[in-house]
Amino acid sequence: MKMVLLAALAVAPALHAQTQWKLATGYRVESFHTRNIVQFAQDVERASSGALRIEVHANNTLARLADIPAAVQGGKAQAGETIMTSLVADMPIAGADAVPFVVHSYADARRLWDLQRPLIDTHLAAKGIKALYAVPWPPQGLLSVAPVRSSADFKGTRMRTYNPATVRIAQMLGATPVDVPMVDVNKALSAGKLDSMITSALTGVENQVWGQIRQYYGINAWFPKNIVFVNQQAFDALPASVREAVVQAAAQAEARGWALSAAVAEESVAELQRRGIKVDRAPAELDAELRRLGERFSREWVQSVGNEANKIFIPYYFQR
Ligand code: PCA
Repeated sequence: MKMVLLAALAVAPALHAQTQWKLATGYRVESFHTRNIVQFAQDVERASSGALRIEVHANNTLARLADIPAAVQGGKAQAGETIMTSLVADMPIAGADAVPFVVHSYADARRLWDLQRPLIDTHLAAKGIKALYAVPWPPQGLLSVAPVRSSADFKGTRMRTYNPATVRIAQMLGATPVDVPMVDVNKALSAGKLDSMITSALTGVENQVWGQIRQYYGINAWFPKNIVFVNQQAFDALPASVREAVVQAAAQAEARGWALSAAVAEESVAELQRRGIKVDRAPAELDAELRRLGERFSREWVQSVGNEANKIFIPYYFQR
């Protein structure tokens, strides 16, 4: 008996050979996306009995948000998170996330993701990357320093952007797009560099925008998703049981993340209001103009993306 135990102990280190992964994200440690990732990492470590440790590098420290897919592809990080719309240069279909006024609820966002995922999986696979899970940001609203009544109020103003879709929208409104990473929004606002932005109320809260922003219009324009992914070779190098632990923890992280997102969506609008920001619907004229802008955006988008756009939008609209 004693002999058997000793033998078991002797092989134990080999069975528990520890793999370390670095996971890079461009968002802050306190962000709900990052907290969810940290929980995912802990779940993986526990489920794999310590065989896989995932070290989370937040806040653009290991790689900048937009460079994270390349960092994971190149092996600088084994895993990473970015906002899906930052992938559009190589995979236009990732932009389905930010076509205005297509997704009106978390349930819609879920349907969109279910349709989009197989395409994203295929594109990422071609880069040697495996998608693990995606979680949406709360709905995108319009935050503004001054009240706005119609699109004319945007002419010549500076609108903060974070992806190609927000750049195009700023252009359509006649505003100057100003690219500012999420973590620098407070600084840019305090420096007087921005007049408005389309983002979530949550991002407004995290950046304590109430010093400058006076208005929040709940236009519910889209629900962009963050996607967490891993280098396929790093994944394939894991023992089967650990791979299984990663996939299971990812499914749990996806479910938990969607619930967290919906919860913080409501809380953060209330918090903006408590901080003195006027929370409103878009005024009628602006609302109508934004709808037209959304339709034009959709047409341009479907034309530029081609067949893959139809693969998503036809079932999205016609097969409920
Ligand atoms: N916040 C991020 C992306 C979407 C959101 O709600 C940002 O503003 O950059």
